[in-house]
Amino acid sequence: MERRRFMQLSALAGAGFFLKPFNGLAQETAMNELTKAAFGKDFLFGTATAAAQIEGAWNIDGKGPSNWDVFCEKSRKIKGRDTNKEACDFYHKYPEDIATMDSIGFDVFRFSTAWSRILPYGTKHVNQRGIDFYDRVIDTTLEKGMQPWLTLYHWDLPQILEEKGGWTNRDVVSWFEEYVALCAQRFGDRVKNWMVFNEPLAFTSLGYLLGMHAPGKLGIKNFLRATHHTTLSQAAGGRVLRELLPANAQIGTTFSVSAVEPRTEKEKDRRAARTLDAFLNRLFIEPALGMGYPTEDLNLIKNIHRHMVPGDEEKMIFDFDFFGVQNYFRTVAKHSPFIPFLWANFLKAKKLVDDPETQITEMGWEVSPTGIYRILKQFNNYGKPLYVTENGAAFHDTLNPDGSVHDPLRIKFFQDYLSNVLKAKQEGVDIRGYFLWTFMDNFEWAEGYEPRFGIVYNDYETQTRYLKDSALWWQKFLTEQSL
Ligand code: GCO
Repeated sequence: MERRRFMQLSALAGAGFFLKPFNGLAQETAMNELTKAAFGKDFLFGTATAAAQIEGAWNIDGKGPSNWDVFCEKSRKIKGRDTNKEACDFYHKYPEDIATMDSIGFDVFRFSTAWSRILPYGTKHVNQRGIDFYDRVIDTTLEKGMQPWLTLYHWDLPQILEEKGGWTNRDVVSWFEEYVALCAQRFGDRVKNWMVFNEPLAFTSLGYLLGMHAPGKLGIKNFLRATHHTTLSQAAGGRVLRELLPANAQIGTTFSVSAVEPRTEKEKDRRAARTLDAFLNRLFIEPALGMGYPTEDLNLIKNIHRHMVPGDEEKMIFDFDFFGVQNYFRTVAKHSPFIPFLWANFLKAKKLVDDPETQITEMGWEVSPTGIYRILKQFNNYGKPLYVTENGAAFHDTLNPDGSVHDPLRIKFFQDYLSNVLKAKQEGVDIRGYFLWTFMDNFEWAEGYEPRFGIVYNDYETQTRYLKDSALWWQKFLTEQSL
């Protein structure tokens, strides 16, 4: 519990508001102890995945090619020239994988559906075998007593739609509505929790501004168009779900988030921090809430209105039931005279590390457990229930001859981040669940297969899974055995 609130409570106790003698210190220790029970009985723990990262079976049973299938093949931008064609072969191994999730003790399995598996041509022609696959995944999850949480779009667009401009083409809004409606009609009888997008900033900026992800496009115009059409689709997708799903369905969407702080107290660094905060944290959530785009703090998007038509401000709004926040690291902002659009610069994690104890992950990200606490507090101000829909770390893992994988850094990562989630919750943040990233090592986009984020080790040669020590830690944590 936060020290100040604790002091206030102690003061109340002193004034006689508590009938029993108040053992403040003991209570403080108990509340801060990292146990499943400390989160409360309704708090959900889960594990998150994405179709393009785990399924493989890229051209099986009628699936059409996605922009990622093609990007892997053609772009030369994926480390090691890896492709996601086989990935973890979850398409065939899902019964074993879902059984393992259950045996670890998770309440929730968060996964995404691949648009091009369901609608190989993007629209119209429905691939029943694709629907059947997700029916099996959903039914297996439910049979195990877990809740399926479905993300409709985790970055894999049907290639045929990408060739028409993808997210830069305004028609994408109606293409997306058709896909969302189909999913709602086919899966809405069993799936209660829905997320429209996974991290819209990531696929619009990496895919259409910086060219690092599919479809590999560059330029501010592409980015502004993609951003606006994604914002319209975010709300449009929400409305389609609301219309078609049963009244008790929960409709959310997820964002990548990062606590931003200025490098120094100088005004120009503080301005850089405001800019980065608008870019990283506010760009997609605020239009949905009716606050419009954060153009005042983000010069980069000053021309976005050129891609808007009258009535769009209204169409960007949707009353989501919850927001998913996905956090890995904090961000330090420094004024940069060289980036005219942003006037701000991310500092490479390594440059931040004055303290030799600070961990840097295989992704080059700084481990910053207090960052998740700060960003949860910031997002709580938007007044909606929150779920951590992703949080985790890639560290170098070695598979031992006996099948064990010792990953103490990952265990420590989870303990420290979870403690900060708990602290935020105890201080009143409306946080209702935590889904770790990720169940098993998988295709990490442009980084290929090298970074391993899983709590389950995957041997890609044989597609054999091995529980890492972190999976065993989670199992104990979730079943309340002593750790
Ligand atoms: C993300 C993605 C995941 C990544 C993870 C690690 O939302 O960024 O959902 O697909 O694999 O974040 O980089």
